Amino acid sequence: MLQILDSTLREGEQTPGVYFDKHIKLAIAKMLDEIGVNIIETGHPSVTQEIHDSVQIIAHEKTEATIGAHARSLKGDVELALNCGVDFIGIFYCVSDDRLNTVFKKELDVAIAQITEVIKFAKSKNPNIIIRYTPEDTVRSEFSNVVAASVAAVKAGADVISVADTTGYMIPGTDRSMFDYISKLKAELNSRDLHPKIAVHCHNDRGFALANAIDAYRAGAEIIDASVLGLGERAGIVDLAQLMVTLTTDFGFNNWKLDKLDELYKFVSLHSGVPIPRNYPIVGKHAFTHCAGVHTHAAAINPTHYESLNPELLGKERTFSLDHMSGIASLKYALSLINESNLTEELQLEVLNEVKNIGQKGKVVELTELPHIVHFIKQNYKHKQKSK
Ligand code: HCA
Ligand code: CU
Repeated sequence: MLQILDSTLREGEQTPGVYFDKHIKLAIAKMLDEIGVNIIETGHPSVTQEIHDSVQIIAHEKTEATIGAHARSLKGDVELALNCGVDFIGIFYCVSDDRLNTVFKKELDVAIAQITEVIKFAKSKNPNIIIRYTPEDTVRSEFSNVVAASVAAVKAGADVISVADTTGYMIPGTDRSMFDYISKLKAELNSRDLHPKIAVHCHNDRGFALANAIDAYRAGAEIIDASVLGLGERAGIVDLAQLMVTLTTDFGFNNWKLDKLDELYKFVSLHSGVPIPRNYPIVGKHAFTHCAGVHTHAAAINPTHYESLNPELLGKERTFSLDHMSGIASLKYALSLINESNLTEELQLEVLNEVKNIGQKGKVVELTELPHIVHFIKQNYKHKQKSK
């Protein structure tokens, strides 16, 4: 069974300049829980007292979701996380030769001993705690190191091994395919009769985060990390709404309340200060707006001519924008929305002309402005008739 892990409160807060107040973190966690996110990664308690306190508060809140915390492979970090009362701890430690030699200055076996000791420590303190071990920068590390560390971690009690594409390095369909990587790692573990859940954490540096995550799912990953607006280090990670919608429309899932996503995104955008681009999939202002005359004409007959996603899935409506690209079909549709369907053809053309003039200045005519244009054109027409 696939689970979605949301990391807006952990990875998302690693976006430069983003900080969520404690009560905002709690509110975001509640919204994620309501939408049906399976695991909520709430933060890294050893970073600040504030983060520690919010992790603790969220862990004690009644939620359907499993509540998780992040920790380095250190007993102190794990102890703090355990004391917060979380159900899940994600422990990370990079085992690439390069990182071991130049940063940690440790041999692989020493690093693995540290990782296993910390996992055993966590399990001894709380046998029910779910432990995820992430060999950070998994996909660029020596595969044999990743296998050795993962095997040892699972034997020490880790329930989940996460494959992290920490730098957004993978490209679908090439020799850097996430599908191939997950398949290979699973085969290695299964051949040793080890069957941890495989998670995947994809960064978006090349814009392939979602594609790689879907690849991982197709190869058998059971947990996918995401965040609201894809927030995270640098270009961030997989976008939560895009992931949920794709899994729903194309992979047969029906687990999440997609009509609550809009509200969550507006809330996170407001409190992170990260604007939602107008053309952003699913939640962008124009995600379901048709513009060019040819498009609106066909879409007004049957929306699927120019839509592969139905806005109703998100509790939204399609719109037709009115600007210099508009044709009579968009205008007629817009007129019907403001109860002006009876306008004569002559006046309709005059209104369309005015809309196009405004559009040429780089403006979109909103539905709230359209009645004023119609009113003006009607009055103008009357005057012209009188003076004839
Ligand atoms: C980090 C890096 C991380 C860890 C992922 C994980 C990554 O910020 O600590 O612990 O599963 O991208 O590798 O986010
Ligand atoms: Cu990350």
